[in-house]
Amino acid sequence: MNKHLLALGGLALLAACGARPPSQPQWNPYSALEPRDENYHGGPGAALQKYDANKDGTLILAELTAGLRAEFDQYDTAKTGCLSPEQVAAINQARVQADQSTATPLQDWNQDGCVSFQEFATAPASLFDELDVNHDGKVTAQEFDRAAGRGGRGEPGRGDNEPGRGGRGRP
Ligand SMILES: [Ca+2]
Ligand SMILES: [Ca+2]
Repeated sequence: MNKHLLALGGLALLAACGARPPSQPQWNPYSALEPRDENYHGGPGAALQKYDANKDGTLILAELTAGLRAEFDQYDTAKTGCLSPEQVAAINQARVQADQSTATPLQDWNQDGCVSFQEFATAPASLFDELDVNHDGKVTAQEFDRAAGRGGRGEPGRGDNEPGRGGRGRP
């Protein structure tokens, strides 16, 4: 008898569970995204520092363009001026593996099945613009430091005076 009751109880429990399917989380475009660790691999500027070809600490636009061109040509083995969707997928996979949440995937912006050099360079070029705070066409060591949140070597707190930053906590 007790066994039967137990079994019944178990069934009732199962039924209760069955009546309430695990609630589906509401779809949210942001819920699946890990919060970006902006300082992963040294901050957002670190991705561009490798293009500082002469290693003087300052990245000029010409260095960035040359570096990106060389990279693009390396991928564009067929010399078509296009990266195919398969190549793009492979590059993006490698980028995600290397940089995790800070990876910048390649985008075929005009969806013509080809990532052109222009499309290849879009993200780094806009990052360059962002880092080049005084818009003189160079990202200096100070500007890299600022991007990394170091506020300038030996000048702690300098970065805090930057307009537009430090707005955390304000409505
Ligand atoms: Ca394209
Ligand atoms: Ca600058």
